Amino acid sequence: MENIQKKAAELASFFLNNLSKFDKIYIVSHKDTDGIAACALLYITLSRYKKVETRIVSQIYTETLNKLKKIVGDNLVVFSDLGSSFCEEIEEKFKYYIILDHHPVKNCKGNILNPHLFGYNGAYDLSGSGAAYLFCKNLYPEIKKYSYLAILGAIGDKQNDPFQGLNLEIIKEGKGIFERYGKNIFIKNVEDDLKDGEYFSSLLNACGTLDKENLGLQVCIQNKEAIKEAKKIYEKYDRELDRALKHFLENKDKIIEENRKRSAYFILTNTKRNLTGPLSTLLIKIFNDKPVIVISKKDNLKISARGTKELVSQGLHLGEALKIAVNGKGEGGGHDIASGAIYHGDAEEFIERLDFEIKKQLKKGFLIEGELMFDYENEKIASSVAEAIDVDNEKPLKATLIETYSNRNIFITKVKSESIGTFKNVIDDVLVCIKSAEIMKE
Ligand SMILES: [Mn+2]
Repeated sequence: MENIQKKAAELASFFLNNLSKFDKIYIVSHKDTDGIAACALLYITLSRYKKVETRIVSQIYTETLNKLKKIVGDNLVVFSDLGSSFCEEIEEKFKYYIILDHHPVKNCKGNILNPHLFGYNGAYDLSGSGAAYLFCKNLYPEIKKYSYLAILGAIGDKQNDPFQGLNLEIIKEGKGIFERYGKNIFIKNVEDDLKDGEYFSSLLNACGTLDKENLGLQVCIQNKEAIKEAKKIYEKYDRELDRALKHFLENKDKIIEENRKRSAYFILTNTKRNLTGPLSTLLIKIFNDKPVIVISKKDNLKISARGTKELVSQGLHLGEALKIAVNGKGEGGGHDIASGAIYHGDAEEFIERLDFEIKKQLKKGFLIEGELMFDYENEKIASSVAEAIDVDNEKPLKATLIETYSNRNIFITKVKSESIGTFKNVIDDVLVCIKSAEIMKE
C-alpha cells in the first residue's frame, strides 16, 4: 500500500508543477468545524502562491459541481473535508482538482488524499483538516504553527476519544503547541479564550451551523474582533440547543416508549434544521443503547444520525443505512458513526425504511429465521433464479430480512422475521417467486 505522506508530497508537486496555469485557486470545504479548519489551513498556505477564493457548503451535489465548473473553468479547485463520494464525477468534470478528505471512499484514483485509501480509518485516525494539513506541510513548512487547526477538526469530528493514528502523530509533532490531558487538549499558541480545544472547536462549529463560516475562518487565524463576535454567537446557539435538549429530556420516557420496537431512537422535531446535527450528538450520550436519529420537519426533512463505537462494532453503518433509506428521494450518506440526509417525502415512510436498514445491519429484532436451499442442474440456472428473486430493491416487508444468493448450482434464500406470521407469508411469497422464475427459465 502506498504511503499517505508520500501521496501528500506528490499532490504538492502536482500543485507546484501546474501553478503557472492558474489565475486563481478555489477551495470548496465542508460547513463544520473540520471543514472550516481545513479551509483555513489551505487558505493560509495557498494564498502565498495565488489568489484564493473559498466556498463553504454543507454538502455537494451533482448540481453544485456543474455550477462550480462554470465558475472555475480550468483553474485549480481543492475540495476539503468532502468530495470523496463524488470523486469519479470530479475527475470527469475538472481539469485540475485535489481532494483532501476522510469520508468513506470507493474506487477513487487520481488526486485524492484520503486515509481510507492508505490503510487508516477515516472515522478515527485523521480528519479532513488533518488531510489538508498533511498536504500543506509540503508547500509551507511554517504551517506547523497552525497544526492546532488539524486537531480542532479531529475534535469537531469526535476523533478525540482517544486520539489515535495520524491525529496522534500530528499532536506528537507539534511539540510546544499541545498539552494533552486525556481527551482534552490545550493549545498553547492561541488567544487565551481559545486555549481549550473543545471550546475552540465548539466555537467554530457554531459559526458553521449558524452560517457564519467566514467569521469561523477569521477565528481560525486568531482575529481578535472575530473571536469576540463568535463568542456572542456561540452563546446564543448554546441557549437554543439547551432549550431543545431540555424538552427532549422532559419527554425521555415518551421517546423510549415510542421507539421500543424500533432499531433506533427516531426523534421528530420542529427545531431549526441546522440544529439536528448538534442535537443528535448530544442525545446519543443520553440514549446510547441504540442509534439516535433526529429529524427536523421544517420544509423537507433534515436528518442527522449518530451511533456509538460499540454499535459500529456490531455492524452499524449509518452512512450506508441513510443512503439506502433515502431511496432516490433526497441525498444521504456519511460515516458509520455519524451521518446525515435530506429527504423529500413522508417522515413515517422514511422512518420505516431506515428502521429496516438498521435492523438489518444490527441483525436485531428478528425472532425467527430460516433458510431455503434448492439444488439446480447447473450454476447458471441457480444464479438466474437468485437474480430473479432479488427482492432487495422492493419496499421491505416490515422488519423482515431476505437475502438471496447462489453458490455453484445451489440457490439459497435466508429469511429472518419479527413474527412467525410474517415469516410464513414471506416463505410463501418466495416459493411463488421461485416457481415463476423456474417456469420463465424453461
Ligand atoms: Mn470531517
